[in-house]
Amino acid sequence: MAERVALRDGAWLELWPELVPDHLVWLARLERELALEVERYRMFGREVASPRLVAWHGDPGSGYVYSGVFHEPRPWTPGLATLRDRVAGATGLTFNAVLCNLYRDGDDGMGWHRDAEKEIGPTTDDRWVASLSLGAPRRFALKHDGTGERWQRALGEGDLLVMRGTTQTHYRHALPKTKRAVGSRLNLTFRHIVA
Ligand SMILES: O=C(O)CCC(=O)C(=O)O
Repeated sequence: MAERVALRDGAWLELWPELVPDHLVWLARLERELALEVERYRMFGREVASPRLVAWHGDPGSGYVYSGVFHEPRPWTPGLATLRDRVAGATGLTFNAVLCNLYRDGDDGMGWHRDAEKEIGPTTDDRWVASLSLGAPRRFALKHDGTGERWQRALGEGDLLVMRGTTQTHYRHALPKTKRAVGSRLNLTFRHIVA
């Protein structure tokens, strides 16, 4: 492991900066390979469109509900399967699904949330979520529920961040929008879904 960051309450992070150095080649390839689309979901009784493009892929049976919508995964594409194996090889972890988010520019982002659906595992004490970022670096932030303490870092250009332990229980995370001119960034969060 390249770097370990201890957080509170049984949570920790693992980082592999630039795990995928040829990230721009991968970004172009996956933009062609994936059916990335705006997602529509209900928030406070209103239908809203996601400020990013989304695709969900994985093994059969690795679907689950998020943003109030059941997501049945599409099959692994060759490119996603190769990157999954690269991430699994570096981390020693296993993954059966991936959520892909394309942030086209600084107007795209993701608000504070946690990935703590009951299907995300393998256990509640260690829900591992491996986040691979291709393309332009963007600020990623984590906030502790009790203290409000933050950890943040620019992630892009092939960086891998793995959220481990109880990160999803005691912290929220976000990808804030930015007024800066930024290029597109594709984030892949590899997950271990328990049926
Ligand atoms: O794009 C990112 O770095 C964050 C993605 C994320 O929060 C998620 O998939 O749950």
